[in-house]
Amino acid sequence: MQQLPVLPYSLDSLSPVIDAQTMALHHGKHHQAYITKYNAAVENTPFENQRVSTVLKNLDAVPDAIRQTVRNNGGGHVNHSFFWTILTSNPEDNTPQGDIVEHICRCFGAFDQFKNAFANAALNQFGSGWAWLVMSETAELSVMATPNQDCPVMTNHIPLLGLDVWEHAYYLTYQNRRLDYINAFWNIINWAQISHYYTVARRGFDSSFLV
Ligand code: MN3
Repeated sequence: MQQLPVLPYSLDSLSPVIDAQTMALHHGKHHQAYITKYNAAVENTPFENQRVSTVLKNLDAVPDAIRQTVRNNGGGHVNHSFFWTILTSNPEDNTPQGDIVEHICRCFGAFDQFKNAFANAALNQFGSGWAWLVMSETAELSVMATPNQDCPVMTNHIPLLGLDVWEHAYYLTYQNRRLDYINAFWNIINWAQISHYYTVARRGFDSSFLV
């Protein structure tokens, strides 16, 4: 049985970048709904007790009857569980830090070029989806976007940073202004946590920090 993770901060602590009502609905209603539907789909199947990200890596093994439900709602659970942990109101944690900074500069040419690539991916994702910074099995860092709740693990990438660009993530504060939401996002990224994830991923392509 998957369970809703407890947020590591209060609902209002990311305000004004993400308002408390959005956090309450996004975490308590949207994320919970993905979990409820996922649990119902995998109940009494061999997938019930597997790590969800492991199930997503091998969706072909999931029966046709529940595969799309598992993909959408399992992806929603993995993505949101990860997303909550890479946000912070602490300015020290918001400072890019650790070996990942140098690695980003090496892969993108400069940190600002990475930020531009990430923002473009987030802005240009048509409809609902996510923008990601990911690591490949050969330890390349790149930016990608995924539609709906598709998770980078489905294409054998480990997410290190992600931004939810579904309207439910930003509409109450930003309405149609997705670019304003993307620009504000940089102020609440938890680079201390991401640096930790990077260290784990770099050591043996390990994504065990995902649910
Ligand atoms: Mn969402």
